[in-house]
Amino acid sequence: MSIIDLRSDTVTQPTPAMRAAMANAPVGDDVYGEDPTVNRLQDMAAGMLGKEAGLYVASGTMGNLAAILSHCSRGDEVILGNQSHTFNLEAGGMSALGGVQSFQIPNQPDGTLDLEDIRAAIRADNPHHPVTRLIALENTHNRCGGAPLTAEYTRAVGDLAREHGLRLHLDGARIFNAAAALEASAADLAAPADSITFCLSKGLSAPVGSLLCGSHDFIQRAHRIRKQLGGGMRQAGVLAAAGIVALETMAPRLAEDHRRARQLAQGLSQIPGLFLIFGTPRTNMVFLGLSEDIPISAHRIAGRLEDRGIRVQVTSPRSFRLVTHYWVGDEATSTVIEAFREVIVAH
Ligand code: TLP
Repeated sequence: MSIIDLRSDTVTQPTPAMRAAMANAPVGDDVYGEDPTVNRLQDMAAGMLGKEAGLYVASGTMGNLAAILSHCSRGDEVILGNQSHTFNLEAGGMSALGGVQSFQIPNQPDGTLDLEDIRAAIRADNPHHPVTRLIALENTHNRCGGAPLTAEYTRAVGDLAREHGLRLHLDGARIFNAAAALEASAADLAAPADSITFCLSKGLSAPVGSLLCGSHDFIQRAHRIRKQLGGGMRQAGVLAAAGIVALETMAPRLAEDHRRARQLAQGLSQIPGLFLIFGTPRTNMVFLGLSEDIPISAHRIAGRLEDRGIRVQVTSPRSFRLVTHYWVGDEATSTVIEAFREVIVAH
C-alpha cells in the first residue's frame, strides 16, 4: 500500500536530482571552512534572504537556538508568541542551554503579535528586571494555521525593536511558503529582521538542514555557538548539495502545495462533522476540527485513516493538521477527501 503522509512537510524525501547532487558534491572539512558545497549553499541562502552571510545548521531548532544565544546573554529576555514553535516545541533550549528567559505574549489568530502587547512587554531599565534583548516572530506561523506574516507587519515590529534598542529574529522555517503566498520575495519578508532561520527539510524537500542568515558579525558569533552546540560538521557538502537543489527547484513551486491545501480544505469542509479551524489555508497547512455531533475522537479517526494508508497529525482529541508537500499530488488529495468521508460516515 502506498502511503499518503500529511503529518508534516518534514516527511519529504529528497528528489532524484537531490540524490544525484549529493553523490557528486565536491566536499571538504567545513570546520576549516573548506567545504565548497557548504560555502556555496551559505552564499546562495544569504543572497536569497538579502543578508550578508549564512550558516548551515543541522535543524531549524539549532538555527533558532544559535540565533538566540548569539543575540542574548544569560539573564536576558526574549519576547515571543505563546503559540510559537520556539516556545512550545524546541525543548526549552534557550533556557536550558543559554540561561535566556522567554516572555510569551498572545499570538493573534493571524500569527502576529499585537504591537501594544510587545511594547508593554519591554522591560524598564530597573535592576529587578531581566534585560529585554530580542523579539522573535514566526513566518509562516505553524500553530496559527500556517499564516504568512506580511513585510509591512514585520517592518512595524522591526521599527519597534530598533526604537527600543532590541534585535528582531525571524523563525522563517517556512519563509519561502510565506513568500509564495504573499507573492513577495523572501528577502523583503526578512529585511526588517536582524537574523532569520529557514529550513531546507520542510516544503523544500531536502533531507537535512537549515540556514541561519544575518550580518557578518552576527554569523561570526553564531559560528562559534554552532560549534559549542556540537553542530560543526565536517564533509557536510553531501547534505548541503541537496539544499542547493532545493533552493533552485523547490522554492519556486510551493504555490502548488498551497493550491492542494486549499483543494483539501474545500473538499473536507463539505463533509458534515468537519470544519476548518483557521478558514481557507493561506499556505500548506489545513487545520481541521471535529464538530460535537461526531462521537469518535480524532485519534480513532486517524487510526482508521492509517488503515487506509493515510497519515495525518492529531493536534488535540478533536483536531487534525494536514500538511501538503511535493510528494502529495492531485490524486492523493481526492483520495484523502474520500477516505475522510468514508470514515466519518461510518462512525
Ligand atoms: N516543525 C515541525 C514539528 O516540530 C512540529 C512540524 O512538523 O511542523 N520552526 C517552525 C515554525 C517549525 O514548524 C519547526 C518544525 C521548527 C522551527 C524546527 O525545525 P526542525 O524540526 O528542523 O528542528
